[in-house]
Amino acid sequence: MDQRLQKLRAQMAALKLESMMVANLTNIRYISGFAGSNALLLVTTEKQYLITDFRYIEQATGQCPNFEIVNQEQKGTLGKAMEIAEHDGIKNIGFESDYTNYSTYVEYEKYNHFTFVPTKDVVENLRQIKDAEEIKKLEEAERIGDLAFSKIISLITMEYKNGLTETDIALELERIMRMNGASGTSFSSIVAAGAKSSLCHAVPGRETLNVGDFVVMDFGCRYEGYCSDMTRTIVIGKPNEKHQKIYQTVLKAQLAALDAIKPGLKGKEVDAIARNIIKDAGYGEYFGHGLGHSVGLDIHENPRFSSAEEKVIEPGMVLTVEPGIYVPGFGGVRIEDMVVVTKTGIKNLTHSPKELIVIE
Ligand SMILES: [Mn+2]
Repeated sequence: MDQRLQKLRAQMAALKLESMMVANLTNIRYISGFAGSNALLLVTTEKQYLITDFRYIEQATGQCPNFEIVNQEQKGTLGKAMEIAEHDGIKNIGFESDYTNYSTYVEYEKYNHFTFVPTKDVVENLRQIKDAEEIKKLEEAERIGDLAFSKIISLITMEYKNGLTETDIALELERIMRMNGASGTSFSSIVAAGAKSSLCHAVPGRETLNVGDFVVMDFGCRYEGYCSDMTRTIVIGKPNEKHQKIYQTVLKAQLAALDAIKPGLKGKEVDAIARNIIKDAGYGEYFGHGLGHSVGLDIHENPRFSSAEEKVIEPGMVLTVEPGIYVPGFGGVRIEDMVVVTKTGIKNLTHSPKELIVIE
């Protein structure tokens, strides 16, 4: 955390800020280690304060040894921060414009002897490059996902003929992940069978699995705050030519992208590698989302693999690679791995098999 504070201060110096308030809870966790639901950081060139309420004083004291923990008392986090700023003789205060709503801004105006300076993506930019400790946690989160997938395949094989539903599968994936060290899911699990699998973000329901169905399973967990994300698609009963063509095209696109990723490429260049393969197979219009996103303390972070992403990929970034083809009325396929960018290429954190799994 010390290093992270140092990096934050370097950014503050570049922006000529005497102090900065960090309000976004994920950014707070990254900078301080605090994992509760109410806090405000005030970081000055010399000191760092974490302001919270009674419920979290003990927790924050344990989680944030580098911070001075301050009880907001009746003043609220902002009121207390202003009191400290006054006391420390601060004149300008950076704030996170993306996480400051209008009502809060109106509050700022009451303290108009300070200059409030809007900032954007200051901590988010630091979070793009994961350190060794973060990568370990992401790796463990994805390992738990892999484990859940292998167990769910056994369950589906045994039970699908007995009326197993999408919801049953989603719940079981979540149960297995919790039982193996996850604190929860990193997003609402997607389990979609048959024609429903063409909905990229389908909500699991009471649908059962039938012969001829693709079943898309997109899920992830949280481990010590860090998110995992993976998708596999299986088929119920012997696949026909159409199943094969769609599946093999997505797989080919994914493998080509995985093979190509290395530092120095722009996000849009990686996206194009997969997208061109899908286009050339005649399914261009059925791949309407980006190829992938960064993952960390949040499930969707920047940079992305998308046709608009100009940012260059760097070692230490962790991203998903998840091409898909979605044919309305028929079904969809998505295959998603999570990878760490290394100096020369990638380390894939996802180890579940990718050849088409046929459940008969
Ligand atoms: Mn994803």
